[in-house]
Amino acid sequence: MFENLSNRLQAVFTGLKKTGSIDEASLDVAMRDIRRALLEADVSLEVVKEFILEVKQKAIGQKIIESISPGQMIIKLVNDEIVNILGTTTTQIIIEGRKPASIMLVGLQGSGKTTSTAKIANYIKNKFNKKILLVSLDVNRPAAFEQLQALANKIDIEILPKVENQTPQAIAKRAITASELNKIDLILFDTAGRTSIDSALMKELSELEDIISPVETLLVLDSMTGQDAVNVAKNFSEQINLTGTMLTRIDGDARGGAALSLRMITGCPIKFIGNGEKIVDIEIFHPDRIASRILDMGDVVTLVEKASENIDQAEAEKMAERLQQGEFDLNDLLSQINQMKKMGGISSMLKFIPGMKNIGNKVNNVGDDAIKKQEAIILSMTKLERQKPKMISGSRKKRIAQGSGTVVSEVNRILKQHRKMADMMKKISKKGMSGLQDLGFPQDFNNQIPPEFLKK
Ligand SMILES: Nc1nc2c(ncn2[C@@H]2O[C@H](COP(=O)(O)OP(=O)(O)OP(=O)(O)O)[C@@H](O)[C@H]2O)c(=O)[nH]1
Ligand SMILES: [Mg+2]
Repeated sequence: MFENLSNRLQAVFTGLKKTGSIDEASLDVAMRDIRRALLEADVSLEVVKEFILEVKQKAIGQKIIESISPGQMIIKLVNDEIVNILGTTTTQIIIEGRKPASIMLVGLQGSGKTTSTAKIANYIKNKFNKKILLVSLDVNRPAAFEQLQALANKIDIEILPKVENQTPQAIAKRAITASELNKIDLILFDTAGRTSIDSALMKELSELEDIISPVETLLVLDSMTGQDAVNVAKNFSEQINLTGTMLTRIDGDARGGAALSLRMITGCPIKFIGNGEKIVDIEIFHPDRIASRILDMGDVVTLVEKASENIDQAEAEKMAERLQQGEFDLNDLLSQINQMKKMGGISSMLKFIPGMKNIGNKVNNVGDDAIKKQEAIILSMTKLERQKPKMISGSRKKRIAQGSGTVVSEVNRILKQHRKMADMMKKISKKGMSGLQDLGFPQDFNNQIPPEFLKK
């Protein structure tokens, strides 16, 4: 899986690693190659667009870190964005919440539902030691029940016996009653497929959804269907309450585009991948591991992470030192805003000041837009204005507002915010933590912090 994409990206990155500097033109060329590689891997156009936009924006806003090359930085950004579209964190299958809890597998004909039902059941049985019942709701295809039964025998899990001429709805109800009687923890429902999405299938599935109230409804998708997989996923997710996907046949899929598109298209995580015909050919989907399988640039990613951490740490410590002296000008506010963007808020900075660690936990990040606006305003000031905010007169405010695409009241707000923080810093630096007591800490301390910094 991912061989083609992986090779293509490696080629782009080998070029990037060599270049000492990257200007906008070479960034554009690199991004164009990455875009082509993603499209050729069958990643959906929608996802590719979003991907390129994100990486480009982040690349432009990136601070130069001397110990690493711009090429390495781009590799890191691409890696992060791949992890991001794959889903950032691993999402476990839900097996509790109701007794019995139910998992329903849906999907097109031949996508691998029946096989995946057995694979997941076997995985849950071994890992969580649950009493499981398998149920075939496929009354269309001849021998559908027998196929699931054979698998059930193989993994030594019970299957609901067949009753001729029952509708899927009736079977589902029978399964729930039987499970309640037999103290079953978890029911796995295998449903019938269709050659394409039709309204009869969707109607049947929604009725089953109502009867079963599953804790998980997993869409089983054949990754070999490429771009089509994305359309199928979109359709299902619009009509059924999907909670996750299982991507099958990735053992045969050299491109891997579906894996990259699925989460964004369905809005729900990929939970499993199927990588073979045997029962044990199932893997939990770990976005970070898959990303490193695609990029295979783990060394560069770690290097960049380390370098950025060091820079952040040094900067935060330098500022903490100034704060302890009671100095806090608009340049400090600006680097604080930058820190905030990267390090998770003012809290990250406060923790470097003795005794402030716990207070740091009370304050939160500002929204992205607010941060960008504040940054633009401060960047529109001259160096001297930033050092001596008192000199910012009415006409200067107007100029700053114009330069940052904001209005004077917004400039005023940030000046006021800075004044408040500077006062607070001064008090703390003079009196240490007792300065906080003077302020009536903790209630009053919170009042000193602009509301947008406070956790809701
Ligand atoms: N290589 C490979 N084959 C798979 C995988 N998952 C399922 N298959 C095979 O795909 C074929 C169809 O699988 P089924 O589980 O019967 O698919 P289904 O969705 O239940 O099919 P219908 O019930 O007809 O809709 C079988 O031959 C499986 O062995 C996988 O991850 N890798
Ligand atoms: Mg089947």
